[in-house]
Amino acid sequence: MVNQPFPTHELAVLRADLDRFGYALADQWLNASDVSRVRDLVYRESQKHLAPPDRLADIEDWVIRGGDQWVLLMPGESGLDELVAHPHALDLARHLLGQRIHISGFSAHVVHPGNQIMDLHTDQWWMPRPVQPGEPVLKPGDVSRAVPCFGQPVAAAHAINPAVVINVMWALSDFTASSGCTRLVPGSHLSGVEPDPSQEWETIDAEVPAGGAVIWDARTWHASGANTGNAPRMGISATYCAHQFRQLQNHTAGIKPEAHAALSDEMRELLGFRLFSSYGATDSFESEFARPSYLRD
Ligand SMILES: O=C(O)CCC(=O)C(=O)O
Repeated sequence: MVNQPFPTHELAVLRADLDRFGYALADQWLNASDVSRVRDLVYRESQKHLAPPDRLADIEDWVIRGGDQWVLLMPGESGLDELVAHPHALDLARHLLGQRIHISGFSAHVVHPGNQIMDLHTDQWWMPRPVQPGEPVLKPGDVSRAVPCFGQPVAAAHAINPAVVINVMWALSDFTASSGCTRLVPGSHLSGVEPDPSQEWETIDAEVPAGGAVIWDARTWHASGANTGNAPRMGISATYCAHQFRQLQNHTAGIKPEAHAALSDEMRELLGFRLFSSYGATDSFESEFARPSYLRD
């Protein structure tokens, strides 16, 4: 029996791999001409913020950290809605999270040659932790990266949280072990704990060709790898969260009026404008969608 996912375009296999391994590999969601158009766009954006190549690995900020560069994209404005609202991506997101979801983050991730290796992590480390009655509680308002919950990447014997976030990482260049592809620990999504970065963990390289995608349950231990080649590894990360959670990027505050006016109802919901049982209201608890300040009566 196979013990890791392999690239496929079969949605049923992708869903099953996500459930079983905590991640799945899609092989050809974008054709070659779309890949090259999107990659050119990301490349141009990434060049605007680039530091000298000999210093990339030393830089410690959120735009370029140790050679990992993040370029924030705005759904509805970036010209890349075909990716963030791609039917297969939304299908897998809803398979894992349920019907009502928001786009949490949307950004290009460029892994430059000679980058510092990223620590393994999960993408929902901030979830309140399940406890047995009488057990000490880490109060939700006290959760921070400084209070980790380390353990082994094996299925827990006690209750764990469900996935509330999913990441769809579009490969715009070939993702290979030497280009710094995503590395993951199969099955770690069922552990309910985080990886201790001071320890070595066995990972699988998620190798997919340009035009494919690596899709992971936010509980799965993962990180990008070391780019030992001579060209940047280019990806776009689209993350989705269930509708009661805070989004990584504040699309509702950031989107420009003209882009907001052109959004379909589906995109307005995905961006977080749709109220969830009154939550997210601006001027009325009754309205279906929140109105930005410039549209309020
Ligand atoms: O770019 C990658 O391969 C992994 C990125 C990552 O770790 C993340 O988005 O949380």
